[in-house]
Amino acid sequence: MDTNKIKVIDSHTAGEPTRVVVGGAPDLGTGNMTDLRDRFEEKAHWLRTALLSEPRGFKAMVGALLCEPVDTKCVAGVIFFNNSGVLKGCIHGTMGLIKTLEFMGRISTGTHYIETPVGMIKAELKPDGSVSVTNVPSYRYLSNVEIEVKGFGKVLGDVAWGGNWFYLIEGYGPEIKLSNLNELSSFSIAAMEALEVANVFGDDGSKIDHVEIFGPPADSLKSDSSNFVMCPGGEYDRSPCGTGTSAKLACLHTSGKLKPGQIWRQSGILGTIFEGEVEPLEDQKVIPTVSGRAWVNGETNIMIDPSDPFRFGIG
Ligand code: PYC
Repeated sequence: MDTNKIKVIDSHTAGEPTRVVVGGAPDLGTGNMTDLRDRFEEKAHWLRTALLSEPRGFKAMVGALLCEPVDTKCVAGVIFFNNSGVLKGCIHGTMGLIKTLEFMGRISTGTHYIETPVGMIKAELKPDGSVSVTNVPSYRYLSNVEIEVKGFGKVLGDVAWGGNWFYLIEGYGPEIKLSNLNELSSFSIAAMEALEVANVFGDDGSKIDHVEIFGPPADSLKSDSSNFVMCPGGEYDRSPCGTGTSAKLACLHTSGKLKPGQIWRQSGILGTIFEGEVEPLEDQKVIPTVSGRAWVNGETNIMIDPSDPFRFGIG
């Protein structure tokens, strides 16, 4: 029997899963992470579906392909992907990657640089096991953008970049609580569709493929706000979303509600928390740092058996 083996290490960050491919992946050649991401899209689409779809994975799983970095300052390069395709940035995934590299014995506590398709990011693995990720420059691009959300009506929100493009909504839509998952999902998917209908894109022409809804914290002693984040592919982020928190921090700073160094505690739909702060740059941009915790929870050899009709996943 001709069986290929792909080695993966699984983790979750504040509830959101990351499956890091550490061995057996197809050779994508050399280049920066944008080149490798494009080649991954063209040539290794099967790897994404094999790892993340049933029967081995599930729709909410995020994958991360460990790559050789171009810049020797970096400990690793990475390409993130999910059920819909490749992702731009992914901070929960970076926290998972850092804990995975520690598990593999490749790094220990301290500062590590990671190459991603959206730029180099810095991660600090702390002695208490938490991870702080210093993200790419983030900014609010548009404020008070009005859209007509089918079945819900007029909604106002901001468009911001935090390593992915987000539409940030506050004061509209269902209450942020776990029992409202279906309503929150339908509302945010309808908002994403409305953005396309209204021709609202990022400043680089990209689709706004994440919608983030905010509400008051469930417990104001523990967090400053709660969120629900819808990702491309129709699955919600189980964590408070690191790139989404970065976009939020940029909006807060631009509207004078967050000073440099002031801590913002963002709770996600499961009640898990990321802490964030900003360092201002010129042009109203900021460098966000987002901190959270991830746990390695699996180490597996994925078998690709040519006789298995579902070797590349179902669907
Ligand atoms: O934490 O940045 C994040 C993220 C993006 C998509 C899912 N998680």
